[in-house]
Amino acid sequence: MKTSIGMTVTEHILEKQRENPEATGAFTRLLSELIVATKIISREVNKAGIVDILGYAGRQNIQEEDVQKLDEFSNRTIIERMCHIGQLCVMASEENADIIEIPSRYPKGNYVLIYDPLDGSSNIDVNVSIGTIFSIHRKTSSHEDGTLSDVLQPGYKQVAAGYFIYGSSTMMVYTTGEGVHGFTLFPGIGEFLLSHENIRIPERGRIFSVNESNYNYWSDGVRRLVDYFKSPDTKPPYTARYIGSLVSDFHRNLLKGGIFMYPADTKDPKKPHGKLRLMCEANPLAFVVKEAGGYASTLEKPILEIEPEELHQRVPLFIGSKEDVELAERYVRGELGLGSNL
Ligand code: AHM
Ligand code: MG
Repeated sequence: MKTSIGMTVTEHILEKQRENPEATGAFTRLLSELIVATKIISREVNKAGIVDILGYAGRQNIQEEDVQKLDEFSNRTIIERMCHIGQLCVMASEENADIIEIPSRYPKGNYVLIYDPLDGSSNIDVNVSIGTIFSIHRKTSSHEDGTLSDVLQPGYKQVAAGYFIYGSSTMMVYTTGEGVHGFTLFPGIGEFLLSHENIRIPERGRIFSVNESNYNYWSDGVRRLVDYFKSPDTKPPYTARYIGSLVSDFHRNLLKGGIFMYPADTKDPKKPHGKLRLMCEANPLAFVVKEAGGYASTLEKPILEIEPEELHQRVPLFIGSKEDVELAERYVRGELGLGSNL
């Protein structure tokens, strides 16, 4: 593939399409429209401090979490932009209890879009980076309209995944299974230009990212692991970084190396498997990290191999540099203890 720093994301996707003689352009059209939707979201996120769009929308989502106005705006924007393009058979969003059907007046296609419209939205009003995460599958059912079974596919079957991060600049990072590429939005021209070609995560990092206030609710194995990261005997030492915004924590570790963790905990009996969702958070980031040379695990099995059971299923997530995540698996299996220096 001929790529060069500065090429537009559309050209990048088209280059890929040209290399595949069977490509119909449907996938290119799908991603292009998603990019338009996220440019609209990016503009709105940037305005958040100066227009009265902050604050709770006054209700909770189906997982009993507060919904903010920008979440709703982002969700609506993606639904409205993506419904009519003719490439999707069904969608699923973190903000909707059920799958989102494509209205009968629009043509249907062979792809499934699963997304978190605005992850980390509790950070909006303190100006911390937030993001949109997406996962794309091919339809497997024989119906023209997609079904729940088209959505509930394991992560290894994703055909594309990635995220948009609304930070000091807006970036798109995506994979179609041929490496991970990052594009930065140049606001003056409104285009995402290639800025991070073929991203590789370091094999081993020095950053661990976790919400340590949950320490007393973790298993012994997870506590041992975090004790290892903090121990003065660990050489070279780790450092802690936790923003509390998954896309931002993941993006930093992707570029610098390290491990992000959201373990299972006993804090909330309604969420025994941790907080993060398999379909719209763990799976897409697991695909990205794998393509960058990293790894994602629940500590019992690779994220990408989980057979999903429900749309809003939550899973423990350990994701990042391959050696760090493998080390986490060994700690929790009891193969390593404090003092094992690797
Ligand atoms: P959200 O999708 O409702 O925004 O919640 C997910 C966010 C992630 O961005 C972040 O990693 C996590 O929640 C932080 O959780 P906690 O505040 O428990 O550390
Ligand atoms: Mg989220």
